Amino acid sequence: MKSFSTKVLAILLIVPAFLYAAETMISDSPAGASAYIVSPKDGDTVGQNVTVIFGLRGMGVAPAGLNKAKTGHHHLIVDGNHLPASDKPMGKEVMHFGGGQTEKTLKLSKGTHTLQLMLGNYLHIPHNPPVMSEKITVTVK
Ligand SMILES: [Cu+2]
Repeated sequence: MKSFSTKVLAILLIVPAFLYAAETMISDSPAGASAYIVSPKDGDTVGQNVTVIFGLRGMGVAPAGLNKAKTGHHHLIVDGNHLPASDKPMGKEVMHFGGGQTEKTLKLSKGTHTLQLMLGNYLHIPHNPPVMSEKITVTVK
């Protein structure tokens, strides 16, 4: 009987701890926080080397790995067809700026491209609610 109750106790302790850990991997974003692309502007015609400047309102930029409230690091989605999953770390479908960078010079092919920012927390997971920019379209000549 002792080993049974020990197992039950272990499960009672471990399961909530696990659920708690999963829940806290997602960081809350403050009301009104938003990301935006400072440059280029939606509809701009740009050269093949285009510097994308990232903007963030209501939160701060922190490097990946640093768990600090109301912060995150930028992710850039180039020509994305869908948004990253909201409950797990973003992968190679986005460009990560885990050093806390706020701009990136891209070399794009000629034609139209879309750009969108998505903030991620210290584990690269989108915030709740997600902090992202409008998706803009640029024409590369
Ligand atoms: Cu990341």
